[in-house]
Amino acid sequence: MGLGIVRSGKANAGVGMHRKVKLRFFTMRNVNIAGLVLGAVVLSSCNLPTFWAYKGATTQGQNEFHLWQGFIITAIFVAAITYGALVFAMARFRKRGDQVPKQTHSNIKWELIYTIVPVLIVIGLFAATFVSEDKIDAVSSHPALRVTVVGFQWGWKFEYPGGVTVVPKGSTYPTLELPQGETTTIKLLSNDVVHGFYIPAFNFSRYALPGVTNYFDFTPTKAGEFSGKCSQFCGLYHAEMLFNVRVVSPSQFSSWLTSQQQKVTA
Ligand SMILES: [Cu+2]
Repeated sequence: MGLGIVRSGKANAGVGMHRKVKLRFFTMRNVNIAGLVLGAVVLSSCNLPTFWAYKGATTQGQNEFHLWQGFIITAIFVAAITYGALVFAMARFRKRGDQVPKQTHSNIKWELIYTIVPVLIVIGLFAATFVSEDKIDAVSSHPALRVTVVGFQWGWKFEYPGGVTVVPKGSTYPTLELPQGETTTIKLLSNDVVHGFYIPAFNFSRYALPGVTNYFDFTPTKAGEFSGKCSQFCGLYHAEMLFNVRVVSPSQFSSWLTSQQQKVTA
């Protein structure tokens, strides 16, 4: 009996007599079970499901992903307790006869519990969000690379040190080259209207706002090609505002940048 029901009163109580039912949630047995479940979740945290989210191909994106996992797991616990209590009450206290059940009101202990526990959950989620956002939005004072990204109607321009500029060419979308394992600070601008600089695999999107300069860091953890797009409807060819992200090793990156810089000076 999961909820540890303790009944008191005589077994042969007459019709109309009400049995006193006490719910003891905080028995040692229940505390042990809760501890085991919590321990199992913590120990298996590396193998938790993704819950339909990207794992994040940057350290910032992974932070976002872990926050998402925490929210979903909290929601699962809340749903299990809420629906469990609901189903238990429906089964345990279903109608058994025509007699009117004992009429009760207020239970200070349980009213305090179901007020304080949700407040603590909200405070916990708020604190986790605050800590994660702090890490995700942190901008390094000494990044390995600085790239300026400009959104315009309708495309993206990537500006690298040494006058290297990457822009869409005909039907080819521009590629944002980034070194793996190193921190790149992006300076995000807009030339005209509001655009959304969105890289799904990085779990990251930020507005490119006219007249506002946004800074953020990417520290890619995985080499590979990822797709990017504009996440804000910005006019007729908004759907054409696509770009690629290519994460390569630092040595590959520096040889690419050097070759591009040589083309600029040639
Ligand atoms: Cu746009």
